[in-house]
Amino acid sequence: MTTFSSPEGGPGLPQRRRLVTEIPGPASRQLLARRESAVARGVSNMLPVFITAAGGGVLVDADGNSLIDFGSGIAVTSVGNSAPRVTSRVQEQVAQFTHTCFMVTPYEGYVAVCEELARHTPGDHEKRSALFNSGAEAVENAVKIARHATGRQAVVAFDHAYHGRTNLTMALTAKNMPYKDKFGPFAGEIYRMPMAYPLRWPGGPERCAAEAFDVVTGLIHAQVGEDNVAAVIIEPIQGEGGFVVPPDGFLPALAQYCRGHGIVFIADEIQTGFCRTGDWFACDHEGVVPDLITTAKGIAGGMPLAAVTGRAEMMDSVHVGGLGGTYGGNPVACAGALGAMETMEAEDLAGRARRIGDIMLPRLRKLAEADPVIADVRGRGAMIAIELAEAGSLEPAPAVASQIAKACHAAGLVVLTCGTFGNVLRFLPPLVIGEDLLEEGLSLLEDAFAGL
Ligand code: PLZ
Repeated sequence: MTTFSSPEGGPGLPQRRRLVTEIPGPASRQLLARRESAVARGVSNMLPVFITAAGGGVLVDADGNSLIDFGSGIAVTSVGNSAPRVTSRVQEQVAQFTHTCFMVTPYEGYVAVCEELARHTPGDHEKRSALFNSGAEAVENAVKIARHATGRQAVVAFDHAYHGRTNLTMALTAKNMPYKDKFGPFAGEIYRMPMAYPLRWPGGPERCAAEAFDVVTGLIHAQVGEDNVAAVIIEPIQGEGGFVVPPDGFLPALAQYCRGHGIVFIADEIQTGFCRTGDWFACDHEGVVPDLITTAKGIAGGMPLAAVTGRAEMMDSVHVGGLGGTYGGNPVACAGALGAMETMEAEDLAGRARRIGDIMLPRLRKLAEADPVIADVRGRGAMIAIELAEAGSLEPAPAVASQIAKACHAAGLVVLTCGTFGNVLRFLPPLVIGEDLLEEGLSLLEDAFAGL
């Protein structure tokens, strides 16, 4: 077991699971009661333990419980919580100045983050970036840029897609509950296409890539018209929608189709980006080069930052002053991003992600062989999921997914669910998690299935 002596958060935390109360314990329950009379009900909690410190592969709560983290705050703390290079750069920056607004008086950190984005994102063409605060804001801006660059309006998105909770991104997001219900009317000129979802493709997984491509391009032709389409936006591995991995060949064909029709191909890598899937970006897996790429989450080790990076001529088609926002590319968030990207490179976190996948996938496949409720094991690197369905069918089993998640939480393992049908358990450990904790987490998951 890896142990450290520091009592603070960050990687100095003892890297072990330790339960000293029930989950949630009395201190968390007291905070939860305060929360209930002060915080809006619409903002939910997956697991109501209140965190006081976190680092490496653990979260420590107000009762002193130490939980194994298979969530990374939804794929954000890939470099670990309070990672040393992030905290030192953030501390330095926060003591220098906290804000000027880049649109008023610029500073180097913003430029340096854009340089790093140009270096790490797919393709060696000339690139430009613009920085924002959240993933949804990045997606909004990618659509604005694509519309401006093409003079077209239609945007094509997919079944099971998730792109955010603002008005335009709600329209792009597929799932009604909880994201869209009664929040309409939604933005127009959004067209939804079937997703290449191997497990659920009617013709079966082998035919999924070719058939899905034909269906999508046929529908675009018949219902929208290629010349009206500004952009096709897709998550190279879908996140909230269920960690749906399109079959090999689908994304390259789609990117090529877009190129042929003057359509901007936007890869939403907000969840998949920054080494999560075992490459710097999920598009790298098949050598796909998107015209625009949206990033957030893992970019800044937990500081709120997002970006749109893309072909220089497309990005710069927008008039001066057409993009921006008060806080976009805040200097403290930029310092965090420089620390996070430096960590990814110095510690080969893409390699760590591949190693995590190599450990997780065989154990989960073995579990699936033993338990017919597991219909699929999928994902890449440290973005892994299991989809649950009634034995011998594809009928989603969301109740089983939430039962397993609850059992894991009670045992001190933070797992998340996802999927259009709520029947997917997803695993997103910090890329710096110790292998002993990773193995222990998998054992707890196996125990949860054994206890069904
Ligand atoms: N695009 C691919 O995964 C955020 C959402 C959590 P924001 N996913 C987590 C929730 O329930 O709100 C996400 C994503 C992809 C866009 C977004 C949106 O990013 O930073 O949450 O706005």
